[in-house]
Amino acid sequence: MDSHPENPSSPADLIDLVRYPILDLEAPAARALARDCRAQLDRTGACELPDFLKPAAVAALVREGDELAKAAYHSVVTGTAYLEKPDPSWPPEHPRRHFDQTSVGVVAYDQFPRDSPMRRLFEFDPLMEFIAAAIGKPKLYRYADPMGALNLAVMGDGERLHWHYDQTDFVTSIALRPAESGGDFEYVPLIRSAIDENYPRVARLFAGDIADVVRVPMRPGTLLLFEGRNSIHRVTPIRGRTTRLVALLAYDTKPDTRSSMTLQMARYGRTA
Ligand SMILES: O=C(O)CCC(=O)C(=O)O
Ligand SMILES: [Fe+2]
Repeated sequence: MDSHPENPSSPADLIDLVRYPILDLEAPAARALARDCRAQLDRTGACELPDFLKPAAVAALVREGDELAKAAYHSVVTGTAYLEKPDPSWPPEHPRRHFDQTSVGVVAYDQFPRDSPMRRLFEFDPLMEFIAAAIGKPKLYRYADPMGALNLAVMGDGERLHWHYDQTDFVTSIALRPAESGGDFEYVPLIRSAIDENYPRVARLFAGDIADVVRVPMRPGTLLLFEGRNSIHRVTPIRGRTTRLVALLAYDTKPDTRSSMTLQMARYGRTA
């Protein structure tokens, strides 16, 4: 029997379970996979799982994404990599005072219909349990934010994400469709740590020195786990008429995490 990703009996049908046997986390193959993910994250701050979704699943999610994208909220925000208002005591040329522009469209969690395949995948407990094992945490929770828990990022011609650090421990993304050109995810692995901001290196990066920059070519169906707190990253400007579609799945090690009203307004143009 063929499976029907457009109308899956289970979100598991979307996943290539032969390559990624995530349903039985006690089995040796799943344990080895989780160990390998954690090792990749320790080395580079990122873990890529290519072809995590089956091609037919990607096609169905792109179709859904194109439909949902019509309702995306597009914002343009000028800010710093540190996502804060800089303290005026920093010298003007300091990386903390380097401003750049982010422009992106976002479909919020509450805009996904109940029976949406992307939503059902996000709400699928075995996926969350596998991700917990892969990052080496005993338990994860979905974000409690009605808009931020699941996002579809829709980026069209000229849109981009400037260099930044995330304020969460990790993000889970699923690549659905690349742009014709641009839209590359780039990062500098572990450029800073909790005890060393490495400002001279960050200043060189902002001045255009791309040594140590890793580019993750966008391959539809890839699940990417990314620890962005200490690995500065960006999405290069999109070129062309095809929008770049990426699903962002928000999990946390604590329950009840919500976004601030300020962040909700900036990202979604409304509050929940
Ligand atoms: O769209 C992406 O690939 C990355 C998104 C990102 O960095 C973020 O949402 O913080
Ligand atoms: Fe980020």
